Amino acid sequence: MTADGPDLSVYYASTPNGWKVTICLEEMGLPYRLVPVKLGEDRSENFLKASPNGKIPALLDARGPGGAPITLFESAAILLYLAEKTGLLLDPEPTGRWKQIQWLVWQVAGLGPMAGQNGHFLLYAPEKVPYAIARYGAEVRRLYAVLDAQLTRTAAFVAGGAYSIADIACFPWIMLHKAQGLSLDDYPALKTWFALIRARPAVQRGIAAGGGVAAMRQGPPTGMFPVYDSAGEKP
Ligand SMILES: N[C@@H](CCC(=O)N[C@@H](CS)C(=O)NCC(=O)O)C(=O)O
Repeated sequence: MTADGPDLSVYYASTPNGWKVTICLEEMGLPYRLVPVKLGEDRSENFLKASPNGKIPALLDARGPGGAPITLFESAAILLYLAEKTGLLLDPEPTGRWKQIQWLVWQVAGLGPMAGQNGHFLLYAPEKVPYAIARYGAEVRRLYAVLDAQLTRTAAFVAGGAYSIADIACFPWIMLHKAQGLSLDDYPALKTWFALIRARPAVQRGIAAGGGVAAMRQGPPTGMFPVYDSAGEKP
């Protein structure tokens, strides 16, 4: 903490990629504040300095390595950074750690982008494009089946072993299964895992922090939802 508040600020909107970071921070018990970003529109200097790709989430740690400020973008980089900073949610042993990193990368390289496109063509595209709906729908169903098979093998968490940042990365995208036109009844191990993760209080706090699913649907009013400081008043 500094006199100005928590060391950690998250450039944030209530979306699956944003939720990964707030869930992780809540699980780790780290104080943070949310800096609202209007998706696709916020091109302020501070935001682009932290996130040159212009997407959320991005993180500012006012007291990073060696006590100097650091900014990071890309949700996987942020989760890895927080895991290293705290020594939590990432296996200290190399074999387990690399399995967790492997599934984390699978989520950001596969499940996230494909589910993002699936959602876009199903829900938001101004015209119905049957080819795109079929292509991304089939790919998302395939990825759900890959995760279901993995969870059948591990019988608990995504990478086997303990709950980790790999579970945190996958959860928000599975949360949206109904809107994505999928039923978890078709993926029994995924359904069991989903219920287990959803029941975690830190997961619920992380989703609720910036207004949850309702804020995702409506978007922040004018990019001004109240700054949230987990160490202080909650809106
Ligand atoms: N690979 C990035 C994806 C980030 C991303 O796509 N963020 C979306 C919200 S979930 C965004 O900022 N969209 C705004 C835009 O595309 O302009 C990550 O994992 O952080």
